[in-house]
Amino acid sequence: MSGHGAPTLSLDNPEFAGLRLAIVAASWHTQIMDGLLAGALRAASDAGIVSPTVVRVPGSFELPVAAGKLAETHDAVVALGVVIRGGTPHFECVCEAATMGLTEVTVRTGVPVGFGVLTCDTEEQGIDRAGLEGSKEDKGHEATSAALLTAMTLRSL
Ligand code: DLZ
Repeated sequence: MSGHGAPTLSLDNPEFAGLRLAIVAASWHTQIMDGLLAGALRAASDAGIVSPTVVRVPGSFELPVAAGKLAETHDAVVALGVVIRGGTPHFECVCEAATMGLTEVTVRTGVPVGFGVLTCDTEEQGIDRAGLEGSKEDKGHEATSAALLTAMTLRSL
């Protein structure tokens, strides 16, 4: 199971409400993406963030360029996407481009980018991680919480 060992991330601090959060979400695999986006918005709400910026891009390949632009004006960015091996002939290319691109953005800008890109063998695995009814994990919420907590940590350094 992919989430084994994950920490509990608490957003129970009124200071989170002052962070400028952007969510960038790809559009492939609608049902899973809807779950990830709902989880990200729930995390924003849990943190007291009323109006996060939400931007949609076509696919996971486009996440880094949008995340880079959003990092210019936000304290934390979360990137959401779904890539499924069975449905994607160039699975490795899209996964690597998204992963390396988002890593480059966060390191270059110093703005935390939550990694909410699911890379799955099957659609069922994605559904299980998407925070939908019956899912075992809620990766949209988790990635957003991680970005916000990291932004708060950076403020204190
Ligand atoms: C082309 C493509 C394929 C085959 N599969 C996926 C996928 O499973 N998940 C995803 O987010 N995007 C996919 N894409 C689209 C690419 O990310 C990108 O949008 C296009 O190659 C256009 O640049």
